[in-house]
Amino acid sequence: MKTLSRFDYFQSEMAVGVLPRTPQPEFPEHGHDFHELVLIRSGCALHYIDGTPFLADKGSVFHIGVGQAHYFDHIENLNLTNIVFSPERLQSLSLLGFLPGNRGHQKLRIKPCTLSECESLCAAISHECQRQDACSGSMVESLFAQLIVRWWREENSLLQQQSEDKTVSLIYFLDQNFATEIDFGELADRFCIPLRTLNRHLLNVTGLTPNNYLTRVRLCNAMRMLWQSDLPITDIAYLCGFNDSNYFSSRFHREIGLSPKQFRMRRRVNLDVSATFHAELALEAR
Ligand code: RM4
Ligand code: NI
Repeated sequence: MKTLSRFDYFQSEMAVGVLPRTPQPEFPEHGHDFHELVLIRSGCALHYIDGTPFLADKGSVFHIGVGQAHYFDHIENLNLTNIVFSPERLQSLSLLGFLPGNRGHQKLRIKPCTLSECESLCAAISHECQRQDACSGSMVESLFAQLIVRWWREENSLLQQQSEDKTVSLIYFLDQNFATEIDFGELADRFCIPLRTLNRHLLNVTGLTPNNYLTRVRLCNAMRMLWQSDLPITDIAYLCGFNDSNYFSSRFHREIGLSPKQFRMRRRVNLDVSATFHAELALEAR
């Protein structure tokens, strides 16, 4: 697997860089010798981080640390911005503990209004990187700090359930409760949102209709279980909220291009190959 180097992606001497991907093309699995924050602006894909799939939809933010591997699969009109940084080049490290991903959540979700604020901050960082005068480095760092604080505040207010934005709380609820039967009408009542507003807001926040969002969350979790456990496929279908395992298999096949069984076998084979490959490398390194 390739490790990307800061020399190929950063303006010289800068601690932070902004790399828009409009769209994000297919790109093989890789790591970096820098950190990468991925801000999904629109579209959708499966984002594999260290082999585990996450749904990458509008408003998701991921943090890929040094030594982690990632790539996108099943890309659908994916537009994102990578904010890359090298901690050793930052003048102040005090905000790094507030980065998304530091508290065990691999994925942060931000609201559309925060997303547009972040886009402006990214544009301002890019602009400063081009400018390259005596103060640009400090400006870039202070804009980067604002980005981190925005994300942290959003994560915090959602965790403490103080959020005004009921739709985002409802999305977190779906992420946790995908295994149960979901009736969007009931859920709308429970979160005190009119159903039509819920449909509109969910589409606005994630770029997906409620049913599509829920199905993708279920499939993502099914992929993890197929890969990480030996549970029978019918059990996995049930544990992921599909009450008909034939429907599960055909939907899985339609979205992922492989049957659940083929997916499980394919992962096993890939893992074996990469395990042998790494073992060989380790031997060679001795
Ligand atoms: C690629 C892709 C990768 C990123 C590099 C810099 O297009 O977005 O994730 O690490 O750019
Ligand atoms: Ni990357």
